[in-house]
Amino acid sequence: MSALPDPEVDVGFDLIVVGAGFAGMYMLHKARGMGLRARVFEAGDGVGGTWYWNRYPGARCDVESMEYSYQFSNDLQQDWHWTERFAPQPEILRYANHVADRFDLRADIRFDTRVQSAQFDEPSARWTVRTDRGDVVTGQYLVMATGCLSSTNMPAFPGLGSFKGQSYHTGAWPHEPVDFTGKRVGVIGTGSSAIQSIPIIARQASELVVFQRTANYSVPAHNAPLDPDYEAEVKADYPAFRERNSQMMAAFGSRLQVPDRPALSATPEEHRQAFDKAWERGGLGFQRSFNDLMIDSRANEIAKSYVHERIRGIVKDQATADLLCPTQVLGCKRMCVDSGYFDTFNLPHVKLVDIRPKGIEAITPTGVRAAGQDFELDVIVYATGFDAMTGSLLKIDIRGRDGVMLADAWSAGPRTYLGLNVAGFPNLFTISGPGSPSVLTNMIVSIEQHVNWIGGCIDWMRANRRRSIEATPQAQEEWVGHVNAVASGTLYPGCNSWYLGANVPGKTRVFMPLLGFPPYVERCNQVAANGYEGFELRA
Ligand code: NA7
Repeated sequence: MSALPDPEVDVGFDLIVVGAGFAGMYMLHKARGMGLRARVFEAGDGVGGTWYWNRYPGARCDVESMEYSYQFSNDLQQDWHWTERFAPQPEILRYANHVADRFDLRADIRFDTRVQSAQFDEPSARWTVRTDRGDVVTGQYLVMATGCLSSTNMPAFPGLGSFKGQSYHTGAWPHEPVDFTGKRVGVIGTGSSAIQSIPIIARQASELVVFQRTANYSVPAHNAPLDPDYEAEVKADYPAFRERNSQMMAAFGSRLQVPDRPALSATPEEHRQAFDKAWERGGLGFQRSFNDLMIDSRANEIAKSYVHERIRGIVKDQATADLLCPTQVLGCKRMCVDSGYFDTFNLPHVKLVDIRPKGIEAITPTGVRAAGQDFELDVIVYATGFDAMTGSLLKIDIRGRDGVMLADAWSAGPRTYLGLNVAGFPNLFTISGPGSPSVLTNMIVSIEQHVNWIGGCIDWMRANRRRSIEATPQAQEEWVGHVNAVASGTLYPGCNSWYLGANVPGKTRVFMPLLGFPPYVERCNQVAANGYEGFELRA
């Protein structure tokens, strides 16, 4: 690896971007195309964001590969070839690197550099950004492209750190493959990262103990090599395919032709047919089998019972099967997409431990104490998730107008206007910020929509000779109310999910993402068309 460059002192940037995942990379490309001078800071030594950090075995996107990619360059989307229906992490990381090379992005990214603080200076209307490597730079705009699932959640288990074996967090996995052969492995957590990695770890480990606090819903991926006919069909008219997806509530999955009807008006036979079809097809489309699953708890119960039946049909030991059947509302924690997760519990060396109600009692020098028992382990895998959506933003000392800290402005939970800006923080943009559809959509689509909107906004400001833009407190309050009202009309807020921040002790509970991509885009476009209504613009 080449030596790190000397710290930079530069007061001449138009734009400073934090993070070189898919959001930061496209923001940089966009800025360059607009003739802006941009600097990107990235904590990792490469691009890719979440796909750079989450290298755990089995890591894979739950949105299909033909959809989980950039659309800003038709040549790019035509040239790139995905090999599987759901792309695995190494391939997505190769794609991110390809984009960085193709558009020569690395020249403006400083890697291995973590932003520590960002301060708004009112007289100059500029942000000063400082990093852990001594860089001090200023820019008119600050774009936080820090990702929604980038700050790992490591619970403060008693004895954490005392363990003498190997420890890994799925969200900060080493670059070298980890060999579990012949090892006694414990996995803490049963979210998506655990559900993807457990079947693979089980193939190597001599013993695998899974510590479960909450059982999770998972549907099979039925992953397979990408069908060349399907690829050709999509590429024959990629823009139209993208357009159809942009009309979907979650900005993906338009090719799934599902009848738009409620479960409550269907017969048990029709339920079975629809769910069987969705289960056999695989993927997150299961949740769209009927249009009332996330609105009416009776409809949700029907889907829930079906999944229970499936789990009980796969897992031979009925006590284990019972434990694996989730009790919360289906879909209120993000559903998982797996390859052989439930089957793994039929293996004789795999054990499921219910850690309720006391949780993990301690990490000990030799393993894990839970459910009143000591488990001797060689490796502990923490699959305990993320401080989602706000974690990475709040780790940086961000100070807006009058030196107000973002952490203080958000002490009662995140508040934004459109998920793009925060009142009191002029010229700060949050890509896929709380209050925007973000994690409830195909992230790359949402990222591109945000970057395009920010680009359009900066263009407009230059053309109209404005130096600063900032949400009005009133527009922000109304927006926060809107996001809550939309969520409260559904079953989403009904369980302890990371959408609510409920997985992190002490985090204020606020339903952070906004449901519904198409109406959101319409609103963003309307705001722009009306001269950035809801924002205060200063000359
Ligand atoms: P998740 O989905 O947040 O899962 C984390 C898991 O870790 C979940 O089963 C948690 O149980 C468990 N957990 C968290 N804290 C604890 C403590 N203190 N004790 C025991 N168990 C704990 O994270 P993932 O990385 O799997 O997936 C995140 C997203 O990435 C996923 O939704 C996809 O969008 C991709 P809990 O449910 O809180 O009881």
